[in-house]
Amino acid sequence: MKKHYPAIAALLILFLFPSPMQAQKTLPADMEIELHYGADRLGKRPDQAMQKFRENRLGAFIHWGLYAIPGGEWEGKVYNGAAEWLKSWAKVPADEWLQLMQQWNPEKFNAKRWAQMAKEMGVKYVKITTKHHEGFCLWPSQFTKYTVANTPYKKDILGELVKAYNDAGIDVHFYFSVMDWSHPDWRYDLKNEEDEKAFQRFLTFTDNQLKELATRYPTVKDFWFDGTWDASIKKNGWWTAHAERMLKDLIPGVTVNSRLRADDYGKRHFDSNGHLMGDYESAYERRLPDPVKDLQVTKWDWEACMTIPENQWGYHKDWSLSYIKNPVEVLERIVHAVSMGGNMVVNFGPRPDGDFRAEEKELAKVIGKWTARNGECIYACGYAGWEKQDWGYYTAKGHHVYMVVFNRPYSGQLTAKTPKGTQIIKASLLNGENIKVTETARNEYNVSMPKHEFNEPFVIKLEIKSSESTTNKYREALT
Ligand code: H76
Repeated sequence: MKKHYPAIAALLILFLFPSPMQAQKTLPADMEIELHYGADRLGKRPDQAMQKFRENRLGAFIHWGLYAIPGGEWEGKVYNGAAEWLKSWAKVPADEWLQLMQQWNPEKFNAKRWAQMAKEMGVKYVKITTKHHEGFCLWPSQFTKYTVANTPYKKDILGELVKAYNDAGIDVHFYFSVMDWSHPDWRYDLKNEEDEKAFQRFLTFTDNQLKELATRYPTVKDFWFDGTWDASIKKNGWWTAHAERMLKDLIPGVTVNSRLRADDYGKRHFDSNGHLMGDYESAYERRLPDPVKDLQVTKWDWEACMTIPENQWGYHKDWSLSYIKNPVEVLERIVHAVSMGGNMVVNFGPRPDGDFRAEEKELAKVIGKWTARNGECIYACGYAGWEKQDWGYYTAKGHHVYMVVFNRPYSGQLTAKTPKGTQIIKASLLNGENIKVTETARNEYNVSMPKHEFNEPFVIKLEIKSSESTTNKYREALT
């Protein structure tokens, strides 16, 4: 048995000294416990590859696997749970599920067209499901028979996508589910020696697949792990640290999400000392960080991901079963994420024939039209540190702060409050048109609404200046 006393002591300390403003509690340095598989770095990674990851800001997710074929329906019954989990909802045995491989023949698949669509949408990277929980591989893996190579289609889908996206200047990230329903050695928990042995074999198999992916597709920029929440993984925190290291040794600069990681005590994402493991926090799935509780998000990198319906990642044939977000709602989440210093990834679930559903094509097009005109407030932008206002979101880059307006005020005036020592010296639309700014109080401004009506969210670009010089024009209230 491992000793858990240090972890218990740490928990007690956290209990005795709660700090409600912080999502993650860190201990004073001299109270930290020793970990072999905890965070290997504090704070953000400063290197160029991480910088690129961060500056990309907007990505697309692709969930594509055998689950696209039934599209949420099994033996005449339509399940409204996530389509890529259908095997689980309908309790389909693995061998029966994997028979779907015989129907995998996406005749309309055209990697170049997919890359064109991503480019037009304005995404700078695409995260592709190399293997989801079902175990079916989009590349011809040597380590399992459940791959594209053994389908009527035969061809290496992943290889074609990597090339097409890269040719279009788009980074490719690999989604990889560690949990694998097709593998006899996968375990949810380890209850006896037999389980332990099977699971060690499973981890070796997983290492082999990861090495295979890293060597076959060396331009991959990121591994995004999923299916890592079970007790079996938590009891093998060493392996998660090892997998991260192994990939980083194989691909210089590669980034890895926090979801992979568990420490010596099975603590996930953040280690027992409260430090983020991996390169960026990846728990923001179908939600954004709480701007108050998770205020520390500006201290580490993070990436959120979202679905267009409520919770469908893989192709589901009936989208009428849940609410479908409109393009402005999607845009708002993208800008909101950037305004809090994070990335946003919008999910697509291609059809079994290799084409995208009409709603997704339309959404990509609308977002693309907007990013083509307004992308300046997204790419390479981050948290401005200004008090949020009701009209929308601030993003910042260098000496510029962008006001991204989602709600029009009846007053015709947009309020802006600057931090102490910061002045607004100029405001304009992205097309250069000047916008009137009036100082209304100390560090408070009215930014006038543009003269012509916009029928979509619009951006006002502010030029700012740091100045400590104070005017005696305003008096503080005596209270
Ligand atoms: C639960 C779960 C998985 N994580 C999301 C990113 C989807 O892949 C979903 O199936």
